[in-house]
Amino acid sequence: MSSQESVDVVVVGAGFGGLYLAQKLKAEGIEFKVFEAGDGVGGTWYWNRYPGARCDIESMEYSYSFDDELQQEWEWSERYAGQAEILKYANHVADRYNLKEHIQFSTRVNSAIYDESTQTWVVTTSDNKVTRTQHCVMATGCLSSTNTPDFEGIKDFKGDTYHTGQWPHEGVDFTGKNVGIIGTGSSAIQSIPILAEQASHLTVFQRTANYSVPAHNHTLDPEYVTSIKDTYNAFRAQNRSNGFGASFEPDGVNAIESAKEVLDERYSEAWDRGGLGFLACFSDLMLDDEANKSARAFMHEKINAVVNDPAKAKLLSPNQTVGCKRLCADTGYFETYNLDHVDLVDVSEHPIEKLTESGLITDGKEYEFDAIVFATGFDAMTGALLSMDIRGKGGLTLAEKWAEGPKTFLGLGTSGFPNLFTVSGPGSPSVLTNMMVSIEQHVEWITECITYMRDKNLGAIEATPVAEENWVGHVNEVADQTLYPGCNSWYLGANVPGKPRVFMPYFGFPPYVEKCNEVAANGYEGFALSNQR
Ligand code: N01
Repeated sequence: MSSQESVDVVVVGAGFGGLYLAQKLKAEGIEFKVFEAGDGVGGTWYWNRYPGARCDIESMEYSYSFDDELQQEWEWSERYAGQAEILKYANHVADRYNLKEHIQFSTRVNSAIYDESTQTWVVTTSDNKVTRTQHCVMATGCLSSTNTPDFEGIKDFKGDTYHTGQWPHEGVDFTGKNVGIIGTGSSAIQSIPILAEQASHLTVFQRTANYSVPAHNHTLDPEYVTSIKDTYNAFRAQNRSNGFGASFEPDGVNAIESAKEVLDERYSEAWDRGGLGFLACFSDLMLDDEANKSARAFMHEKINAVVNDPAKAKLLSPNQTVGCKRLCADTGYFETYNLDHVDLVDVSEHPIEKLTESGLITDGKEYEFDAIVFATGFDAMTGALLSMDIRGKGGLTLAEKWAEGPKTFLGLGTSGFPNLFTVSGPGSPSVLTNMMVSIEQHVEWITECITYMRDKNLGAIEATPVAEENWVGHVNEVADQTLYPGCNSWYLGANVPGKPRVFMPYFGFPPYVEKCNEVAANGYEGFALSNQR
């Protein structure tokens, strides 16, 4: 190793978590360095450049709230911002607070090894350099490690292949091409209508049908923007007090107690409004299967009304709980299946057997393509963390520690790994909320903790095994009171063969924040603090 640098904090990742950490640490005068694998900021929005990539949280909410000047000056153009605009925003933030000089781009963290004798982490990066740091903050994102199934013959295919989560920066023109796409999650549902506009033929391979509500995206009305900006801080505070950390919140009315007319009226209103607020139609939607069935029936009716071919409509109608896989928001998704050059192939019973030189085979039949798009998702929440060689006390690797699923206290720290923090880690609300809201709360908690340790000359902080065990039990207990664990979602790691089946996010933002605040107020109760050696 050629050289060794020392800082107080190493941050891994320059997405929205890493950027806000950089801004906070800089403001606190803490010495830090950010490593980022991409050659620019933005994380998710840097990598996911597939056609149609767009946020499913409204732009007036999907932005930082920590600086009123920032939220007042930035102008979003659409109700749901597209990838390019969000990336522009991330760059604006990085430039506004002069953060890029603290970020080393095009650099991956290969390993982080804890040195107990000095209470520091030794971080080795892809440029073969070593950085020693007291604290290591993993802002590596929940959906950043892509999942490409290990199909037999994947290397034999002579055409072009793309993964939605690692899309070429220069874009791809599919005009006149015969294209296959595997997957029908959010990424596929957003890209399929646009791929269909370009391709001469599009074949969608669906393993599990997904629910999707129309996004009804539109340019933002300046009067609406002004009305939000006039009371922006109150708007943000209200959202933080809601279960998903977003503007939609159930109002106490239960579906199981509602007459058919009320069900129809509320679902129709939510459908016409568009977006993920559909899940807030009734308070019991994610708690009671009978309640959820009414939403399923409504969604099936909508699909049947849009898709002309009854066989296709049936195939596109999911038979699982609405919302237990992440609900999608689309623009013209179901309508696309009315186009003559768009085919739908069900691979639920007959999995894709293999890829060949010219295409792929399922159910004994070969489909030929010029290009195949893998919209096959992510090794969510743990993938990016476990892709690094992280070793805590006694040389225990994080992969060994999490062999049966991730174990954390509050999704912020894990016992045996002192001074290692995760932003929106497993066991925190993260992906069940507006990510911006969760990211801000975590970054503020972590920065306050690091400042507290600095002010008290503390050397190490580590989740206690007891607090961790209780928290993991609590996360599962809360999840089991909901319908979330009921289907094969990435929340459970079910999309990645061999991944332990554990419900990873924590349901309920406000009680979670209360718990985090209580822990900090009680001198980081549940964490063991040690003096500097
Ligand atoms: O990934 P996914 P994604 N053979 O895991 C299928 C966020 N996001 O990238 O359901 C055949 O949802 C798999 O099938 P199944 C959002 O939180 C947000 O689309 O496992 N098919 C599934 O259909 C989202 O939930 C936005 O049976 C295979 C698909 O691939 C999350 O990211 C936009 C297969 C993967 O869907 C992930 O979304 C995009 C195989 N071997 C993403 N393996 C917005 O903000 C997997 N599949 C709007």
